[in-house]
Amino acid sequence: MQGRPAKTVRSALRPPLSLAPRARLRHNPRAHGTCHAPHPAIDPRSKLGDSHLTEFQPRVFSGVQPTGNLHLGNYLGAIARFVPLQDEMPAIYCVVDLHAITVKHDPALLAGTTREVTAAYLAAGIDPKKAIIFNQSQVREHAELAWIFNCIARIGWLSRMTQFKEKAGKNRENASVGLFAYPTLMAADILAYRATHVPVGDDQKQHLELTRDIAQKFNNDFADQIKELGLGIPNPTPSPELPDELFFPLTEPMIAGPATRIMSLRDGTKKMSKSDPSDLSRINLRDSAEEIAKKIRKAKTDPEPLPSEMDGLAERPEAANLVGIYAALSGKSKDAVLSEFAGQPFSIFKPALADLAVDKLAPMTGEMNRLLADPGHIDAVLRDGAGRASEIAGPVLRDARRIMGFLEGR
Ligand code: AQP
Repeated sequence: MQGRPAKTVRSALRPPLSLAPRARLRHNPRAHGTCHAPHPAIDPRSKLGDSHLTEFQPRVFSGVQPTGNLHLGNYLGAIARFVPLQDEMPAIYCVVDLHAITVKHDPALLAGTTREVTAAYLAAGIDPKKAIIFNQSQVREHAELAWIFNCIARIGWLSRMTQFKEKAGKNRENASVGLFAYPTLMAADILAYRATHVPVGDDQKQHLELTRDIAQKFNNDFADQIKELGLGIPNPTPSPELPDELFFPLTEPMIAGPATRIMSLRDGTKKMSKSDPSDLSRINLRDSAEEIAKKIRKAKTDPEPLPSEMDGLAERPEAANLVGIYAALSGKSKDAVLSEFAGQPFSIFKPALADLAVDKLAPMTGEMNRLLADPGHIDAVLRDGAGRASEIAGPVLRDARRIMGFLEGR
């Protein structure tokens, strides 16, 4: 089947998976037909894969690229949100190093940046005994499933991805094929674990929609094989656009919270990014207190004092961004921040923001630095996580290969 996902009506992709309410997510006795076994993704001793389920198991997957300069946006938009989810459902947090080579990279630095993201996960409070932490390149199933998805996704879908357009820029002819196909690898990252929930920042929304399109097209194109092989899971949200049984879930994006899009400190219309050439544009997670204070002091603003209402921040992107950062770091609403600072100039607000940022980030920076002093420990966490991740992804890929009709020689 060519073109759009079979029988797709895009609005049909929107309703969330009818997953169990939160309380039920913690333990589902029907999982794997066992009554009281811990979930295999949580129980490190388990050897069970999850290729033969009667319903999709709630599972979180997310990742961060080891492209250097981890920043406040990565922390508030993604990593900080990973932490509480590890107590709600099985969680897999990946350092997506295969994605990091879609743009020019330095092989001599990749191991270090991979450890840095891992250290950020651990320092933020992700517990490797609860959640699986690993780097993508150690689990071959990601690349294999990405190839299958390259043959499912349509060039037209990928051509619409704004991140590709932005990153390739004017020199699109010279961009790597990997940068173009980035979203199919991201779909494979998620669906190799049949993950149902993906916490990300706002910039990844379009890629997650594409992941759902790929899952939907796979489920439709191979519906007969999925059924014949007995590998289908009853569709939790029956609809005319989808078969009764699915192999891949329609993953639910989790784009929420006060900081889904932190903007550059130099330009309130551009997102804070690791690859921005100006270091003053972002607060790096390993910046010192002095560097954080300097960057906030130099952050672009306007001459007006802070307003008392949110309406007063319209057309003031830099001011809105700093208020948003203050709100996210303090756990207060933006309205509450404005009522605290209404009428104050930036010469008062900026030092208060700098103090808050240092207060919140310094312990994490210290812990990251402590962890990075022992690379052996970090590598062991990643090795253990890769083994546990393979135990889940291996059986999913084995079944995907059968659905595709590949001859198994062994
Ligand atoms: N500015 C941001 N605000 C909120 N969330 C953000 N994220 C990224 N930037 C912001 C979220 O962080 C997670 C990991 O991002 P990534 O490593 O996959 O790369 P990215 O989205 O392309 O982010 P960067 O920092 O801009 O990296 P480069 O420059 O390498 O491309 C994701 O959940 C993302 O949404």
